[in-house]
Amino acid sequence: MLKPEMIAKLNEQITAEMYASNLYLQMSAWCEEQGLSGAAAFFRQHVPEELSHRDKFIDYLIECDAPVTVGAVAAPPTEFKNLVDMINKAFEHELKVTALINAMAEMALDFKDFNTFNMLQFFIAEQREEEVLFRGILDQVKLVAFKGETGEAMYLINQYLQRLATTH
Ligand code: OFO
Repeated sequence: MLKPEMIAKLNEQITAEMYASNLYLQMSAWCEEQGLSGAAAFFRQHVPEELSHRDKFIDYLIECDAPVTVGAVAAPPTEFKNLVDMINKAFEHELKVTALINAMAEMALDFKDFNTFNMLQFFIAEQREEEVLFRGILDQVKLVAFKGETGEAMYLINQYLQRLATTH
């Protein structure tokens, strides 16, 4: 039996994953508006991935015979200063998700809830991957940063994200 506090956190995470999905959808749409189709493809690819995370939490609650509550999802930001600002925000968002997952893992351990702790291992590994991915993108961005927010710099970053979208 899952503890009520654990059920509440798992349900909150369903909303958090839907927010992440909407955030990347909005980011992708913003990139399209700027003509950054490579970056748009990269962010669009993250949309179903976040929904698959949502589903993992839902499926786990169902398996545990615990109630599923789909909460309201806040609207993501629609304005970004530029592509670099947007990538920074995506990275910061992933760090927030990591903190949420770690807090859940800590709670699971406190409750000696080893099943939930075990289920969360997927997300602990996933968050490490996401952080490595976004940190890698930011490193590439820094390489072209000397060009400033010029069309050339954006072009290079866009191409880099296009390659990631097709190989990831
Ligand atoms: Fe981006 O990993 Fe889920 O939230």
